[in-house]
Amino acid sequence: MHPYLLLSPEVAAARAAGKPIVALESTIISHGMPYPQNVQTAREVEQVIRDAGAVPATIALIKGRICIGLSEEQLELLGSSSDAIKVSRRDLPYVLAQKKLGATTVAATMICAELAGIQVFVTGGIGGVHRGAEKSFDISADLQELAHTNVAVVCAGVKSILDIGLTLEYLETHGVPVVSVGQPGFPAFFTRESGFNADFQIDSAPEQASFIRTKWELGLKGGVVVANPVPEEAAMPKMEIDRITEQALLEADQQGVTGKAITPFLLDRIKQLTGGRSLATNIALVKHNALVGARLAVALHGAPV
Ligand code: PSU
Ligand code: MN
Repeated sequence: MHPYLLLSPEVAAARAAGKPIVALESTIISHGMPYPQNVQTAREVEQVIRDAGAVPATIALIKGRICIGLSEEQLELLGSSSDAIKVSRRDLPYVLAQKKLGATTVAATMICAELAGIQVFVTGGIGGVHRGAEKSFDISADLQELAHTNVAVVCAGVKSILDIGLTLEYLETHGVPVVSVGQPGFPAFFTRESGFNADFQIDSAPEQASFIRTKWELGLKGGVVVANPVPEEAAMPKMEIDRITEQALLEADQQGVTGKAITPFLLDRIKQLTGGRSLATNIALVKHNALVGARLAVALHGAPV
């Protein structure tokens, strides 16, 4: 076992018993949702995974260790503390060496999951190519991580705060397959359609598992995006979310928000501008992703189809 890893008792027992494990990120808790709904949601998402026959492992950096699976107290600390640092690939050594409190992004969670031998990771939305990236060069490190690190990431697509078309182009260039679940369209987080199709629609967990296993058996390194649309009844009206997204982007530009601060800024403004309704959508889609991810982890664990 890697010396930086610290497994919770639940995750350690699951490992010893050879049970399927699903990784969960923590930036969504610290920077993606307000307290106390963030902690409540994190607990409920973990329970969805348990109910589906897998074991949840929420990942965060605490006191110089990569914690795989968090206690109630650790979840509470992460959700309520204002000084949790958003940690992507480049921030990992700093936060661990300085023994600071770190919330892992998709990129950092993938790195930690791979170190812990976890193949499936569930989140809400992944980072991507920002609008105007041809000038700002702002492309999330999540995409490079998907290119290199062998973890399947279940998400509800990417938000339209990003340039979705360019994000898909980038993934194609780096050989990252984008699989959709239940529909051909690649979802746009708050809404079920982005106007772009995924590369492959694969609906059942055993077939998704067989696809992913085949990729890795071929020695093709890197992740797979499993894009699962928000349930119909929880989706937001497209016109409303488009208008609000434009406003949030304009404000970010006017206020000169850049770098790692931009994604949390936009998420927070969208939440405020929808009067909190986007939060309900966010919670519903993460839970739905947890179910799909748990089934995938169970299938990957079982006999090949
Ligand atoms: N997109 C969302 N919700 C999120 C994030 C992105 O819809 O919570 C978070 C994730 O942790 C993701 C990170 O990995 O933001 C990407 O940040 P950046 O764009 O700075 O790489
Ligand atoms: Mn960025």
